[in-house]
Amino acid sequence: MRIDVVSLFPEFIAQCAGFGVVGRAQERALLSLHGWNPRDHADGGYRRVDDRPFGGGPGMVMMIDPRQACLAAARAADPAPVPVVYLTPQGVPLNQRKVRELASRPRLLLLCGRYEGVDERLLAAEVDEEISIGDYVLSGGELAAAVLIDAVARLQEGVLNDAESAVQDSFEGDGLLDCPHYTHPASHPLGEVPGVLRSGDHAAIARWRRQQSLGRTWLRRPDLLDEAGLSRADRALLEAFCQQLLSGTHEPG
Ligand code: 9WO
Repeated sequence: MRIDVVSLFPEFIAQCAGFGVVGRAQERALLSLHGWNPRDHADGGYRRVDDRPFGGGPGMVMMIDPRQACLAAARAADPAPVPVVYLTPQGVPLNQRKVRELASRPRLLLLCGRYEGVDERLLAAEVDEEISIGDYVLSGGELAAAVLIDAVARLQEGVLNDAESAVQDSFEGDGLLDCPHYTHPASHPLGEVPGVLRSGDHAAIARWRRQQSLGRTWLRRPDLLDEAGLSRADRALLEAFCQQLLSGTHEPG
């Protein structure tokens, strides 16, 4: 996958994407990242990329022309058609389903704003999708772009190793929250590891984990359950989870 990023701080994105799983994706040539700086497409000695807002008020607005030139250059760098994504709190909230959809494309072109935003005419003419990573304001779109890049990079075929992929298959696919995890020692002043995980009964362990995922999702993010499409077996597991909670006989964790 090829991802182009239009940003006043392209080095920031390169830094963020240089480590861990995303860094590995680049080393394996499963992901190529390219930064484009509007400053390089700005005219005049001052290389101006922003100006005061019409109508008055504080702050600056990013001008059309340097951004448009940047987008054109990025588009022309590869023949595959590319959707332009603007990272903004006004966008559609990002979720794992959207991440999977974006990850399946050959290219993405991410547009990062700074200051008070980008001239609305550029957004109207050039942007295909506006995406938000959450209901808060950052000082620019770069961190949001880095989040999106991380999420789509790890889904590229061959990026995760087998162990990582197995975790992904069992939890990520169905929109439920993750179950609790434990490691050695089995006994610790902070508590015991649930017995089922030490039983060696793989079917019982899978059932317990599924039940914990369902129960946590129900307790913490019931909105996700509506979309999860639970099976009859899932409903029975969740029912039992609720019963255990009410009777106070559930295991710690
Ligand atoms: C700044 C500002 C200052 C005074 C009054 C209103 C204001 N709005 C903004 C603002 O939204 N600035 C944005 C900074 C302009 C576009 C890029 N910026 C940004 C993107 N901040 N946060 C995001 C973002 C992107 C995706 N998901 C969550 C947040």
